[in-house]
Amino acid sequence: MANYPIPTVEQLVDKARRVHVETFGEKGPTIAVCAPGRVNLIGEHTDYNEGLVLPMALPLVTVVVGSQISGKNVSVLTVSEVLEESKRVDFDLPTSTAPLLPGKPSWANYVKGVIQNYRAHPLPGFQAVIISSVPLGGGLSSSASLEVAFYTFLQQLCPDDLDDVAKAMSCQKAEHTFAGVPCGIMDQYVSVLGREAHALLIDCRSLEATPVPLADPSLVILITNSNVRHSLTGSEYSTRRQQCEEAATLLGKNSLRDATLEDLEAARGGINDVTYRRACHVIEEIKRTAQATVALRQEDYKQFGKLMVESHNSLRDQYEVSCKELDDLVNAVMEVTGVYGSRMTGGGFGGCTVTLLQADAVNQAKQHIMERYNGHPTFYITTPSKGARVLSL
Ligand code: GAF
Repeated sequence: MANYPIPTVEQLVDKARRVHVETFGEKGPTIAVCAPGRVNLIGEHTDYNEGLVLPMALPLVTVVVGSQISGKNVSVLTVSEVLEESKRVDFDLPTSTAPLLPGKPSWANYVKGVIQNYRAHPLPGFQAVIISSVPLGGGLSSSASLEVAFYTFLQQLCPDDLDDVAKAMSCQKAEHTFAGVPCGIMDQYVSVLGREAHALLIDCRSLEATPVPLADPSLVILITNSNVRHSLTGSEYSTRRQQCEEAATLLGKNSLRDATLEDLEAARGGINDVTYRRACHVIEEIKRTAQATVALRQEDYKQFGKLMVESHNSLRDQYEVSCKELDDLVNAVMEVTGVYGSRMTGGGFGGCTVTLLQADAVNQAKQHIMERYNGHPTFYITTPSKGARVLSL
């Protein structure tokens, strides 16, 4: 079965260290850091509406190893899977008259964006190697894990005085300005602040997070990668964000976090059907996330699973960010006894589903998906993991 063996952080560091020595010489790296990808359990497309989200950090991580050099030059090599052929970039650190700008290869924009937004000075030149076990384009935040890992690497070269939330915001800004994706704060936040054995309930308005225990050995969180990615992703994300802002303005609210279904009904005559349905998803999803958090605390997995399926249906019908492959995966796994709930996770239009199920139902669930899904899924059995950290070499 297409079970993805998650490499350990030590294995990733070893490989990155070897590549560093081969590429940059014998001295080898002196710094190693990592930052995780994430899976969102519920609360989808609510972060940029100042709503609630409930993600957890994954054991899938991006590792950066590197060393300081004299001068102002930066060399970065990636051994991760990337879309372009070019796996190495060399450039000078930015100055006030010569800032870094986004360009090609696109994977390097995340690195450049983080450097350009980094506020502590003076940054020395460095040579670094990146390696990641977070699948690219799988909706598990490969880009946020790269940004946060790189930021953590820069902190070792030249410490800053930002707190963890400001660090997440700086990485989010890098994504806005260098990758052109107007994302919310969820991915970077949980990549910085994720907690072992806990999901994080993040209030995207106050930017405060509450850890929610999630370490029941009778329970499994199964991620299934559809291994499809539809090209709509980027443009549709921005459109959804605009539609939400438009809905909030029509309702006279600062954000949809402040709106209720009653507000929406009262304004129905003045809102077009698409905007109405987008707002409906967000308002209900924020409520579902609060309810799901209560259910998780009470270990009421049946209720949690029910809310996951409602979330998926709403993302499919109201928010229209699912796709046939994700719907097929959810429908297939929900036929298996012992499965509590399943839904698409992340931005949508491909990527992964997340399923909550009894530990003894996992093999049956994977088998059933393999029989029913008309594609090549990959499975990850995951546990909530730590956020960004410095590693020993
Ligand atoms: C992407 C974004 F980066 C997040 O901020 C979030 O909006 C998510 O899609 C949808 O919930 O991962």
